[in-house]
Amino acid sequence: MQIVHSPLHLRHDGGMELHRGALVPCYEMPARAEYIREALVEAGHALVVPRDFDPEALLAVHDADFVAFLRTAHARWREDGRDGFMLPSGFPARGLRRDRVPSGISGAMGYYAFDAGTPIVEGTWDAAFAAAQCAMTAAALVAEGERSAYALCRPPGHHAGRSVYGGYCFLNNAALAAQQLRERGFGKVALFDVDYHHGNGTQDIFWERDDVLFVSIHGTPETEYPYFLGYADERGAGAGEGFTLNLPLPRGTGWDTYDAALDTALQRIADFGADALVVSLGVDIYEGDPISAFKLGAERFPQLGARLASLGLPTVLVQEGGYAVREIGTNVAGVLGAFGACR
Ligand code: Q9C
Ligand code: ZN
Repeated sequence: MQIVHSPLHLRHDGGMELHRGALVPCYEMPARAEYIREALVEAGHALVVPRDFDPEALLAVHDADFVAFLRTAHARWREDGRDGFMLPSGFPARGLRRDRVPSGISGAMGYYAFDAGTPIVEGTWDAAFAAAQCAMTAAALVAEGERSAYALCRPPGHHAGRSVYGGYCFLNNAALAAQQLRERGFGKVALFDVDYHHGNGTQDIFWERDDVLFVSIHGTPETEYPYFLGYADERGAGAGEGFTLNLPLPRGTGWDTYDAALDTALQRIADFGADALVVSLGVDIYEGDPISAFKLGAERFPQLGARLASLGLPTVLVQEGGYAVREIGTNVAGVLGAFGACR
């Protein structure tokens, strides 16, 4: 399988996140992508560099003011006399105004962010745009005839909505891949999110659309991040009603329950009549993940890969989360190896 990867991911480094009441170094660190790349090269996959997409391509899934904010945020922070990583400390919650973006960088940051766990550093835009290009390139490869391609995206993307960032995500790589597939001739695209955390950004982007089906298995938002989206009663709206399917599972879920949810998810994708598939591939469903709570051993990743391949669809796999850094390469290689062997 072709692996689309850019070394520019290294530019997004050095931030801290507010985690369980303390500022700690980000779990989402450069070593994640380095270990994945090494494991995939070792397994014999071919590395390719992303194509140079026009930034205009982002505007199919993100608002222009949001993209402009991300591109200029750290420069504005430095113009304000500050340095280092940026974290917001105030948000437009109930009773506060959301109809205007404050002109100062601190207020603007709170306006566009939804958590204090997603620092912006000087190189964040370069890395996020490169990751988006990786995802769009993988989609282009599949549209040009590859049966599958994998985008080694870092930073990840599924928490980023039309005009909101958070959960270590800035641009929604998987949504951009799905949009490229649509624009390149696939009539119906299914986007299946297996990351431990609900893909609130992806759900937001496709909420009112019936041409992209969003299906997600994740830790229940009752106890798990992102807390405020991902419940089973969220089904889409307008033309998109019935084209969002959330399958939340409790902390501690093991393979049998997970596999039954996979049955439901794959059946819905088959019933939809998808012409192509995008997988938001978070491997934080692993039992050793430091911030997640499913109980899936490493041997489950090849099983997951085989089940994804059983749909028999042209497929773009997009890297999302996974924070057990030592095992992350093995787990991703497990999915991709079994996926490739099954078709
Ligand atoms: N203050 C992904 O797996 N951690 N994102 C909670 C926030 C956020 C995970 C702490 C976890 C985000 C792509
Ligand atoms: Zn995750």
